[in-house]
Amino acid sequence: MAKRDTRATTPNQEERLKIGKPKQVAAGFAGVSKSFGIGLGEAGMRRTWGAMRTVNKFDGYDCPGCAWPDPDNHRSGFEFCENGAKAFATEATTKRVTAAFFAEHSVQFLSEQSDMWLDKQGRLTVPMFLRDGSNHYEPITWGESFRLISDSVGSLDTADEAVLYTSGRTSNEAAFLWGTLARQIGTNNLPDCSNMCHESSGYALTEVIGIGKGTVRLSCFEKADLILVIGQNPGTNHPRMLTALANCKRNGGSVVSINPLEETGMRRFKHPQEVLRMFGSGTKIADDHFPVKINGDAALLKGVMKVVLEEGNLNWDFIDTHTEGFEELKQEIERTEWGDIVTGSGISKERVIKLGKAVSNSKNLIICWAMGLTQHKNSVSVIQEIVNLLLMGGHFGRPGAGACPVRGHSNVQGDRTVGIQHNPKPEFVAQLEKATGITVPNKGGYDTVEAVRAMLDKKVRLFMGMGGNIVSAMSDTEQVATGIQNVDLTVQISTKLNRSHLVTGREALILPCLGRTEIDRQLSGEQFVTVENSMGVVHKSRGSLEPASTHLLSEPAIVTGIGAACFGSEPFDWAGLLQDYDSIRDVIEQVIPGFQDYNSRVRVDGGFYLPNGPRDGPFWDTKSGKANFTVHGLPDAVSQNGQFTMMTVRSHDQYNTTIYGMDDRYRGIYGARRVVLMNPSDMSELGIKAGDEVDLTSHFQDRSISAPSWKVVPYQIPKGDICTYFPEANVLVPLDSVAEGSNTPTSKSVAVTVSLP
Ligand SMILES: Nc1nc2c(c(=O)[nH]1)N[C@H]1C(S)=C(S)[C@@H](COP(=O)(O)OP(=O)(O)OC[C@H]3O[C@@H](n4cnc5c(=O)[nH]c(N)nc54)[C@H](O)[C@@H]3O)O[C@H]1N2
Ligand SMILES: Nc1nc2c(c(=O)[nH]1)N[C@H]1C(S)=C(S)[C@@H](COP(=O)(O)OP(=O)(O)OC[C@H]3O[C@@H](n4cnc5c(=O)[nH]c(N)nc54)[C@H](O)[C@@H]3O)O[C@H]1N2
Ligand SMILES: [Mo]
Repeated sequence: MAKRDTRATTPNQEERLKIGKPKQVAAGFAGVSKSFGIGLGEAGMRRTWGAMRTVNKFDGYDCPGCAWPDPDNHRSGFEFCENGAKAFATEATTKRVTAAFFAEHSVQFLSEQSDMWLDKQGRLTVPMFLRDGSNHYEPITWGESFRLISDSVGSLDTADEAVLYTSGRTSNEAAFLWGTLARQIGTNNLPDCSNMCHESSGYALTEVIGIGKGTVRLSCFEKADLILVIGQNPGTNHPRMLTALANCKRNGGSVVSINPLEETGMRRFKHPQEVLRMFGSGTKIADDHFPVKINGDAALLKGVMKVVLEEGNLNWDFIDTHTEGFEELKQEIERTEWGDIVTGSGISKERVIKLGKAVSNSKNLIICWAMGLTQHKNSVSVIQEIVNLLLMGGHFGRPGAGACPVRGHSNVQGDRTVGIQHNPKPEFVAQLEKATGITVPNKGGYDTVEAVRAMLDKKVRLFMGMGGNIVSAMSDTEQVATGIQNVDLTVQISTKLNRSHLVTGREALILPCLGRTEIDRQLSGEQFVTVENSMGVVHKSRGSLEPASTHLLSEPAIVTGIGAACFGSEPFDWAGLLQDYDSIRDVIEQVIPGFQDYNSRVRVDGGFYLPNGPRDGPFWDTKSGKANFTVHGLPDAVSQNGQFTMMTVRSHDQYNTTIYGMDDRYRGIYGARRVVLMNPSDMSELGIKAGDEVDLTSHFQDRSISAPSWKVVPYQIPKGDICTYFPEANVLVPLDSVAEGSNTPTSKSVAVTVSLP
């Protein structure tokens, strides 16, 4: 087989690094004009204007940009942001990847292009097949594709040789069918993007409060008197969240940012919706900023709890009625020394006391977090420290307070709710069997890391991806690439070309599907799908654009097509479900709690909230029937002497592995992605100047991985910490370096040495 280039980087990209100043103000006119610029360039003026008017409207499409919720009962004229507009434009692009494109370009050639180049080729239009030993994809019919998959399923020695991956844009309907397909094949091998994302949050919260989801509603942000934003860059990744933070401030509340970097959105923010009225310098979002060291949050939170204890402002009624384990936590906090808190967090005692007093005085506290907390070895325990802190003040079960893990992919939370779960609960298994007649395996399946290990061990013969780009998104790119090339058949259900179509199994299928923004027509007429946002609201999403190609099928059509080809209609009538998605929702309603009257309630403007014990009661679906305080020591340092701790983050011009452009405008970095952000005093100690190229080597257990040529950008980052972009830096994240409990790759905690070539 031709040798594929597996670098998830920018090989043919000429990088021209320009370093400017980080921006003081987020969004505003530059953001609006930038989003329209990209939209107009890719999707055309009329389509951009028309479609952007329907985003997040009650009868429009759900923005594929992120999982941040929309206001419950009103929608402003334009509920969109710069990066939502970019997400729209890459999907609605007028460019097309056709059969002729694949005839012209070999897989080898394509694999040598950058991620950005691949995405910019346009929408996939026809099913394509890569034969064993061939260097070119060729067109194939849908019927033949489904037959190839069913032959592959039929030839498996055990069902666990099949792996079905899911990315978080997939609708509830498609995800439910996808999970059901895996179970009819006979496996729970359902790794998903969540394993690399908020798995640590789900795992941590389920253990201590009995539900793996956040406990606030959007309206809580207006009532909170203090919001901590930890390990999150909302200006880039959840821009509409800035509106909610600004509303908190308008009502007299405070917002505090805890992050090694002072991200632009947290400085000042201009609401793009108010662009025409904008003359001032924007709303100042963060009242205070704590530049914690990478993974210094556990120490900082311990310090804050120490202050809260000393101040004595605890909610004793709540602690007595609703919790267990406070005494043990109290002893642990008292045992923790200030010296360790200050060294561990990188924040002075005086500053920790300031934060602690603010938290102690708060009557309505919300704590938000994202990838800055979930991708470390001790992520589960850090998130449980957040819960400890919230429980001390009784910040559950009332408006204006609670835990808020901010989800990434627009339906990643919904996918989990409807059964994308490698360790399904016994109740789910029983209900699914009852509703479908399928015998559901009750042993757990692979998560993402385990799936890669199984591929490396040649235990996987069929890999199918419902969206996403596992080759570039996963840690340890070279290991993933080796593993995936051990598979007999890889199948990607996708909208756009990416590296997972080029680094493949012995044979490979690309199955092109409709995107969110497009009209989905089935026998009973136009369909809508449903999604769940970060705050547990299930609502509908309906596209309005003509499909990118007449050959595209919807995700539900592809899954029911595969299901019917593999298993016919007994006991589960795959084909029968396709005519009207109401019938898929009827089955979901029978299986998943909280979905009663699904079809009627989801038709109400704004949809409906799923039940949530800690928010609605509070009720606690835990073993003890109470919320649990937990005791965790401080974590060990990530890096040894002479090593740096590296985090891998998103730039302003990317959506995960989809690279829109080469700039990171807010951070003042232009024209290059293969960069490493470093503290100026670390640079001078190593004799490095701005723009110099260095090699990076990661270290984990006995293994070292080197990656050459990263341009150094001086940046305000704590000493000893460095920062790179993903997916470029994923080659350096070792497969075995994972969070305890959740098994999430430690993409924000990599021990790295920096050397001049
Ligand atoms: N435009 C755009 N929007 C997106 C995405 C995208 O790629 N582009 N991706 C979507 C997805 S799937 C997700 S999960 C979310 C991700 O949203 P974020 O979590 O905001 O994404 P990251 O860029 O990974 O940023 C992590 C932040 O955590 C900080 N950080 C890193 N390590 C630590 C630490 O140890 N402690 C603390 N306190 N902070 C730390 C970093 O400085 C950075 O500001 O965004 C979603 N929305
Ligand atoms: N080092 C490092 N690695 C990380 C992270 C990190 O912070 N650092 N973040 C992790 C996180 S939070 C996540 S969520 C994962 C993301 O992992 P994935 O979800 O696997 O990756 P994406 O880049 O979001 O997937 C993009 C592809 O999805 C397809 N797609 C887009 N829309 C649709 C659709 O509507 N339907 C279908 N079927 N396909 C579609 C397109 O073909 C596109 O190329 O990456 C993780 N990897
Ligand atoms: Mo994510």
